[in-house]
Amino acid sequence: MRIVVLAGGIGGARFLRGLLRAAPDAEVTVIGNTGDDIFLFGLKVCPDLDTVMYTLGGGIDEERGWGRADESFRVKEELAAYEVEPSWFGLGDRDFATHIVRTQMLDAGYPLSAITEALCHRWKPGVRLIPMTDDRVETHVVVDDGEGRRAIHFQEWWVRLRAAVPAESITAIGAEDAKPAPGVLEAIGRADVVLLPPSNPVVSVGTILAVPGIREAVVAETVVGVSPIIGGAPVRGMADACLTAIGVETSARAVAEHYGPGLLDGWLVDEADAGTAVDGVTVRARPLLMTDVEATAEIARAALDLAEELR
Ligand code: GDP
Ligand code: FO1
Ligand code: CA
Repeated sequence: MRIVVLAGGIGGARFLRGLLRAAPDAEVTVIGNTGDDIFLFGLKVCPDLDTVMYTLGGGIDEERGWGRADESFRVKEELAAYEVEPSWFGLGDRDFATHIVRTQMLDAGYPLSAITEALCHRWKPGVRLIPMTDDRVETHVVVDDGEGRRAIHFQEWWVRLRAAVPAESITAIGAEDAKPAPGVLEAIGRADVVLLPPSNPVVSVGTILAVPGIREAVVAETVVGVSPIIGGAPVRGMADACLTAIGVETSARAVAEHYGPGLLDGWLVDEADAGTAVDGVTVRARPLLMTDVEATAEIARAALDLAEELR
């Protein structure tokens, strides 16, 4: 079976771990969000690609959900001693090596998709991981926090401000002019099912779908999504702040309606949201907390079963 997953960071990566347990023989292609990417200290950092790669490759810090296990922050301390900004983003020493390799290859002219493949040669995530695009896309957020109204990088809003300052708008800069990376449309076109894991509907899945051509390709397939919103709140993180910024209520129903009935065929909601109805979409209630790999595999099985029924 061929499965395509449109994934953000932590939620996407954890779901994928369960999916690989549920369908060990499937050919899984992951289209990764790159709107969270940021240049720091001259280095290209791709948080969502790295989170998927490290999680599936056994290198993730399980507690934090991002960055490397057994990490130290000596370089960060030294940068702080030089009073070099930004000081609010935690790049670890082991993680730095990934960004150095990636930036060196970018400077040598390799596209991000080829670089990601090269990095995965080490991590062997068990999926084919492709960035949504090789073009530069960066999510920016317009805020007004007393220092005046301005656009800041998504990471500054998310990590430094903890999304506590309301976002007036959220825009994936460059998305409109971006092309899907090589292999993206082909993988979607060959898929038996496209899964939307419990990833951020705005800045992860929404950004991937904003790359021209991807939404159209996905709409043509059988699509089943897993709600990242349970009982009217995100399970972790501040996805509610992103939804509010685009005028969507924080509920499993509103997220499904936002994707549009033309996109989703099936939608898994948590048992806390049983009774949720979405026009044109088959909704099923299941326990959706990814407490461990086996519980997550059960969620993935439910998504695949629903896709099988709807195909
Ligand atoms: P990020 O890039 O690290 O923010 O990760 P993603 O974009 O992949 O997704 C984060 C989303 O996953 C958040 O909106 C969470 O609410 C959701 N999430 C995290 N853990 C769980 C879980 O156990 N179950 C469900 N259903 N959603 C979860
Ligand atoms: N998230 C944080 O909340 N604080 C950090 O200092 C931080 C550093 C970091 C470094 C590398 C990486 O791949 C991810 C990192 N993240 C950090 C997570 C990440 O930036 C965000 O959770 C996502 O981009 C939001 O989806
Ligand atoms: Ca992300």
